[in-house]
Amino acid sequence: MLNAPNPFSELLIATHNQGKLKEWQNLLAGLPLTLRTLRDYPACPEVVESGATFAANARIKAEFYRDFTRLPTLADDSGLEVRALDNAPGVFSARYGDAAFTDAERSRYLLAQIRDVPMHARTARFVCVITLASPLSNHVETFSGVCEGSIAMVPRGTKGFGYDPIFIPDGHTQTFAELDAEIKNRISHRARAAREVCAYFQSNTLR
Ligand code: ITT
Repeated sequence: MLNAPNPFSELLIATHNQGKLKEWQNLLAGLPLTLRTLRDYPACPEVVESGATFAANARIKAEFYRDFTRLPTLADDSGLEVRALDNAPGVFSARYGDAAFTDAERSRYLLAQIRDVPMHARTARFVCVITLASPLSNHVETFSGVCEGSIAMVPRGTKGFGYDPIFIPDGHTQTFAELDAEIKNRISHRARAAREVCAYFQSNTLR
């Protein structure tokens, strides 16, 4: 339950990524807010993610979709940082290699870039930055989460989305695409950021 009085009963989850959306719907299921999605706004144009950082892009998305819908809006910008690639693909994770790649092609492309890197040097991390934008003001709140791990030698598993088949979170031997969604939703970058969002709603009023 919300402790602080909250003027809103709805929250827009502003993503076109269906994998992310499914996770958000699980992660925020405990909030007493009706979750809206961009499917509820078919005429809404798509924003250009022109920022140089996860935080800049999360804010661009949250404010753009908040302005269109006039709803309190949550947007995340997330991605994979691979140390052997100087933290690429980072903010370019969704378009790495070729914007037209499927998720599977993009993972294979990344694996090819680090073909000769041994397992001990394949460290990586998923990063998620969230912006919450209020329709009542220009005020935004920012939250973040990180999940450390490493890049598998070959893709494994069919669950999840994006780079999940090649990411092994620390403390596990299976990739995110092999682990149950329940486990990913406990330890992922998005899960960690979501816990901050839920804590925020417990004790704050979005104005
Ligand atoms: P929206 O901007 O509409 O939310 P997007 O897919 O373009 O969708 P981003 O710009 O934040 O989102 O790109 C994030 C990319 O990083 C995403 O497309 C995946 O390739 C990857 N990614 C992020 N979180 C991931 C996760 O939990 N599992 C696997 N890949 C993930």
